[in-house]
Amino acid sequence: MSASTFGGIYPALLTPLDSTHQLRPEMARQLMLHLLSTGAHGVYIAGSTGEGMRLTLETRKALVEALAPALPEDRHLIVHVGAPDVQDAIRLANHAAEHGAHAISSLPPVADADGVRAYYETLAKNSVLPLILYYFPKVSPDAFADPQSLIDICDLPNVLGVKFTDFNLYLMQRLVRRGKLVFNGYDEVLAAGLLMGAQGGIGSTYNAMPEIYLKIYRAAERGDWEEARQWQSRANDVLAVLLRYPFFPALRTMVERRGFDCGPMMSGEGFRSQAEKQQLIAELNKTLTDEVAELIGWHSTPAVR
Ligand code: MN9
Repeated sequence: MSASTFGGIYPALLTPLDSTHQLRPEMARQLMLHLLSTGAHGVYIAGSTGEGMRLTLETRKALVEALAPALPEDRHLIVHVGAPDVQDAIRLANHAAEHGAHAISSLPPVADADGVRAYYETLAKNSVLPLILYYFPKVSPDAFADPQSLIDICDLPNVLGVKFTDFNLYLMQRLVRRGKLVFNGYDEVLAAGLLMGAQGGIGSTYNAMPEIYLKIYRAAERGDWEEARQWQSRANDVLAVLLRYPFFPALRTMVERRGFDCGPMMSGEGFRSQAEKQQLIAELNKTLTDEVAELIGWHSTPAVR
């Protein structure tokens, strides 16, 4: 797979769990197929949004086995395999390859610059699938303290590109300039990331409103930056509300509203009260214009799942 074949909009898939934190494979499949039916180009699974690093290796493998067989031919599956022990990451990478995934990705380990480079070098060398680095300074502030180290690691063999979750779009553009596949990681700036040359986006709120991010992506493809800017503004009106609440419980509430109950989080994160959840829904009802509410199926009665 080359950089050019990987572009597009990739929801960072939520991982549906039951009350005992066991994977709900059928719900995961239905959520993926729903998102792909809106036009998403693929899914990115078991990353930050999917809480992959909190799941057991067995559950992470079960997630791949639940989704890969249901993936349409023309879509891509990117599997986050990051793990403290690079040998576990390699095991997950080989499993992903055996089950038809198209690429792997990994957050950096908690290590100094040499340790980070060694981790990625070992993983890339031992993975059949191409590797997409996961640059996320908010969760791994020390991993690439010197941005040049990120650029250098991108030049390693079998490193396809970067999932770039930062607001430093100058650094993002430097990676694009070197011909690397770059996915915009902060949903708040997808339009700007595409303008800087990112070939697509991976994001958590793409689970709830993929239609909006596809509007941005398609407008950018046409070079209609005013249209892209307007849809980005609509997305950010929703993000501004979500970010005032416990973010992932708020996101899960939006996804639940579309008929996909993803259950509890491994982190235990939740609303402070039922009233807070109701307040979120009331705020979203006020914030969503009729056009956006219609587009993202906010008022439609979800199919029973
Ligand atoms: O967490 C990103 N998520 C992923 C950072 O990379 C999976 C974004 O999608 C944020 O969740 C989003 C809200 O800040 O931009």
